[in-house]
Amino acid sequence: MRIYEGRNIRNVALIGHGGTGKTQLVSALLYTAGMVNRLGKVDDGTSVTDYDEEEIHRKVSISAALAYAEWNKAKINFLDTPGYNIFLHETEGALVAADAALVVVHAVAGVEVQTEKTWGFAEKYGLPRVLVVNQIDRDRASFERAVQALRGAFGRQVIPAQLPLGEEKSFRGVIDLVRMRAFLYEANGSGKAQDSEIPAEALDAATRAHEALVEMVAEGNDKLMEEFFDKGTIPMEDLVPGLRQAVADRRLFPVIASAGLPNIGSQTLLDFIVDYLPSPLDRGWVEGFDREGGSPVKRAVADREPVSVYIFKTVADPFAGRVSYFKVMSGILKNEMTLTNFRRGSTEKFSHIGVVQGKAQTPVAELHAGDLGAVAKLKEALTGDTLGDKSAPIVYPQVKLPEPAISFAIEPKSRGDEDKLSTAIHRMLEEDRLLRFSRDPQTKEFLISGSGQQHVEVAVSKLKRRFNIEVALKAPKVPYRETIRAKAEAQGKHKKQTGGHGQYGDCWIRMEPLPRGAGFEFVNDIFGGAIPKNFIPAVEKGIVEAAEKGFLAGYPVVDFRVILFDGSYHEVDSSEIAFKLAGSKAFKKAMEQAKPCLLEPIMNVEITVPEQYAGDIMGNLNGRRGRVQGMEPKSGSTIIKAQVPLAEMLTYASDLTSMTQGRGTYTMEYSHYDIVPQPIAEKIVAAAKAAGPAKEEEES
Ligand SMILES: Nc1nc2c(ncn2[C@@H]2O[C@H](COP(=O)(O)OP(=O)(O)OP(=O)(O)O)[C@@H](O)[C@H]2O)c(=O)[nH]1
Ligand SMILES: [Mg+2]
Repeated sequence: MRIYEGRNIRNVALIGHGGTGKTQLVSALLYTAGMVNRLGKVDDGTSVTDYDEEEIHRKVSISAALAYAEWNKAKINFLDTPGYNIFLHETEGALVAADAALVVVHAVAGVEVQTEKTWGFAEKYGLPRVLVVNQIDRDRASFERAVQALRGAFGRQVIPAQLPLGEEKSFRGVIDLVRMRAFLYEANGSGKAQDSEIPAEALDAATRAHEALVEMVAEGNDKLMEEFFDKGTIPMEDLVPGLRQAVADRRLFPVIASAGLPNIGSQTLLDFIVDYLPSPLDRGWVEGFDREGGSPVKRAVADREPVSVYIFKTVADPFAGRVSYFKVMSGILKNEMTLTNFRRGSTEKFSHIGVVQGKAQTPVAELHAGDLGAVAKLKEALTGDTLGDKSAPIVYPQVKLPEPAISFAIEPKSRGDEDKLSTAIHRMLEEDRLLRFSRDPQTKEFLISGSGQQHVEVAVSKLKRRFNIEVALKAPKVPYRETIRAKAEAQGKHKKQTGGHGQYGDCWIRMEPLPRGAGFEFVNDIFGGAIPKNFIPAVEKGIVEAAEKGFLAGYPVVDFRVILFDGSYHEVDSSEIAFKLAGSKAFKKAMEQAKPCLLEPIMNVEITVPEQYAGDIMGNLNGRRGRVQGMEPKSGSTIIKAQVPLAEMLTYASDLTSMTQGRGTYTMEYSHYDIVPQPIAEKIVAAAKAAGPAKEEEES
């Protein structure tokens, strides 16, 4: 395996709506580059990046996967991501490792919901983007229509850099609008093309598109603009770097054409990635913190820097153990190095580092700044951790995940499986950070929570396939949360100094509400050593653990900030445990004054029913505390869009069936958390209180 330097690496994420052909396209590109010896197919379960049993079975990508192609002296690392809404947290997590994105668009459907959402992710992570209009071989495909839709959605910086030659069944190649050459693909699916003259019948359109591209490249680049005004065009030797720069600056979003299944457009796409997309070094530097919660620092993406790696994905394999996928953010990672985990304080040995091709790994001696790889059997490190040279600490920011939107009670089918269940689930939580496992505060059942019913079903099915544990999935539950509406200040003091070894911990905290979705923030505002540094994490831990257990009805408290600003300690009697207890006491006291309330998930619901039922359905939604947001007719049916609390939707499937004689359908996805209205909240709190004794028991 060759060693690549950062400037010859391209880290490219494929993102976009579900079913646009991302996974198929990766397999086609790998085959074209000679990395695999057959053209893997999603439909046969032989693609390179949908290798997990669950993905093969369902024919959709569930988690992000890694693959690479060596092409023209460069190495392209592909991150194939899911496009289905309930798995999008995986997609966002993988983008941290990417330096550019291919936004894959369906040539028939054009811009879809997840096209816009994943575009938003790319925007958030500052990634240059290429739009790939894919599946041009399909009936009713139209490159031009897709481009119009893309420009409508993302603006006039969306500009074709290629045109398809033929469409639908006659799709046979692409025109490179930079070099003005045609690439005609072999019909055998090799992905290789013949470089030829543009056919006469396509020349007019190609010339117009070329001119439009040249003009867009020149715009915003003074030197090229001058040249363009002087000569009416830009010479090729300036056009290539000009386009490359415009892409890197996110000033232009080129559109190119492909079809992964018949493997048309692969060679030109591989060339495009190497020629026009930035290398990880082009970023210049990455931003992190000098320690968890510390001050911001920058680190150059360069081999000469101390080594640092960021873990962006973890796989829990029942046989191989834990496999960690990482990006080398700076320096050179050598096999057998021992690195410090800057979030956990532990050290880890990187034995057998390797590059990843779907499910296979090839060992390498070293990986340079910007490259992606994997390592097995790290002891503690998990997704979101930074490790590196202990003399140069840095912590890269973690990806913030949404809260899970739905919970189900589960029960092992055989009694003996109860212990196995919790071990297996904890392995799965390492792999999927959105999945949650808890006990219902009221019924004491095991709860598993995720982004949607299918997300939870996939988890249950993984339990069976991978860990051989069968569980029954019971009725869905609402994953309520608790939060605060007011600021509060409180002291928490834990003191036992009578006889024997004493205990002493004392802290003062301020508590403040944060916006929805912000989670928890801890601010250390201690000056002058009122609490010694080494006890401060214990205070935080006491608060975090108390918040997990809830205050009103046993649901986790979220969206608040705690500022630790004062306290006191005792030379002999202070300990971590004493400060942890002090933290938890302060939290409970502050909660009493902070106007606590319950939060519930609100769902975006889209219902399609025959016209004559629309009135009834809307009335029914009002009864469910729903807010109708729109209604549109669509060939004899009506589509109703509404936001409805999840608590009111638990039995909707069967209710809709009976209201519409089985002719209505609906989809639902998580939107946000909102405050539960007072009378309803009172009932939930009362029910939790009624189950009170059991709760105490668990706490002791
Ligand atoms: N005709 C045609 N079908 C394609 C093409 N590419 C993919 N498909 C089919 O489209 C379906 C979806 O392809 P995938 O590659 O799984 O799509 P994806 O974007 O990875 O989907 P998610 O992982 O769910 O986001 C499969 O049935 C493919 O065989 C293509 O170029 N032409
Ligand atoms: Mg896929």
